[in-house]
Amino acid sequence: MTELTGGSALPQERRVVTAIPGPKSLELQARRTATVAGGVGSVLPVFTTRAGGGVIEDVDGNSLIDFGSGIAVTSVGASAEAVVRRASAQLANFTHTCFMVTPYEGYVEVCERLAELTPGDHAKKSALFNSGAEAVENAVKIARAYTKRQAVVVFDHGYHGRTNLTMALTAKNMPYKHGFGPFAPEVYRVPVAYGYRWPTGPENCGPEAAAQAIDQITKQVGAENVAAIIIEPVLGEGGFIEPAKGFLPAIVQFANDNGIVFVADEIQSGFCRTGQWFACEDEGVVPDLITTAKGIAGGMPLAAVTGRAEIMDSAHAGGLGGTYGGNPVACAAALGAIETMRELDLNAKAKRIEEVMKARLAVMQEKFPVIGDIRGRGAMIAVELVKDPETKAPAPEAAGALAKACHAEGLLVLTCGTYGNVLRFLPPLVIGEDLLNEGLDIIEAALGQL
Ligand code: PLZ
Repeated sequence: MTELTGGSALPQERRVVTAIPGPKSLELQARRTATVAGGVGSVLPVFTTRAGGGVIEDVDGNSLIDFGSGIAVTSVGASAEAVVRRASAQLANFTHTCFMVTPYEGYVEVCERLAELTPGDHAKKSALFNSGAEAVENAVKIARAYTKRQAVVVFDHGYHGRTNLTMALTAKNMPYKHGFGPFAPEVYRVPVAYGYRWPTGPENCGPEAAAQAIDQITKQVGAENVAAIIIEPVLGEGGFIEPAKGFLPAIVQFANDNGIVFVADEIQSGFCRTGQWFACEDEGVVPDLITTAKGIAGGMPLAAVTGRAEIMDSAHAGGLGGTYGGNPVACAAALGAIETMRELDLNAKAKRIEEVMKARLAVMQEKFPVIGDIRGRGAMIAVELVKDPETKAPAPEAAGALAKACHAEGLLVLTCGTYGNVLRFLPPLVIGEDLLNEGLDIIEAALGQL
């Protein structure tokens, strides 16, 4: 075991001292291959020793710039002082009682914070879980209990998790669903306002896509059968798609008019990631229920469903729960993460990251026509890569090659998108501007070599 002095002590610098992955990582990778199920992948098999701020240190002594945040989780960094302090103190006091057996204050406090921070000034309640998928599943349970209806409407390019119900809610077959069916029934998929690829152009996309979606719901499902409409206000795994303006408000209006519970899945986009506490605030959307996870607890597993008190209370007593839901250490970490977001004004930091990234990516787009689209908000930014800006034919090979080239230089980036052709950037919101620019230099050089 390496002696660990804490990720917060890490020098905020990129340092590449071996090939990436280096020899020690390769050794560990061989052990991993022998014993870890092949179905569990890794974007970049460098084995981590410490992480903090904007960097990840590996067993070979390399220090990578982190443009991934463990898939939009470590927004406050992977070893934020307040998270470590509060979680360590809680760990020493007690690790677990099960909130359903004997409760503790941390859980209540997290629910209080969620009521304050989520959109809308109505009475709100929350229930806590372990993972994003679990939160989405529970949002469906709650919406069904409240409406006494069964159908759930989701969107093209949507991602909601890997459990059986959330696989059904997720759009993309490979790798999430392939061979894992049959899937849960009463799930219906409708178009989303994907401006870049909308046939009549991005200006018309919002209202046209909303009309199509609503038409399909009314004609194919029947509004009176729909318990919930679930959407990511910025679609994550599907390609960092921001639904074109007007789309979300039209869908919310339709839900309100028809007694349908509108659920915003803010698991990836929430907690300052897009420069606001929640991405749906951008168009003044107030969801009935909101699912959160990832950024909420600075890296500890915690998730929540928050929403209108009367909807949240519609599940019978004992109907919601789970052994570990709202674990006290995870709750302490969440309180530390939220404290950090407030103290460091991470919404402002996310907006600054957007400014820096978009300005530099726009310059790159002028030089490299492979960049078809630049989009996203805050520190949730992506480029969609195409073979030809006219036909917009997706270029997944380019995304793969660019990611590989960045990794070799010590910059961790991720890809996403239904067509696998989106390179996405999700730095910790606490990353230094020098590291941010160094990362962008590496991306620019990689584009030049493509
Ligand atoms: N809803 C919007 O982004 C998780 C998935 C990575 P869990 N996204 C990362 C992968 O390949 O498994 C996600 C999300 C949105 C739900 C989820 C599910 O959250 O905590 O992974 O269950």
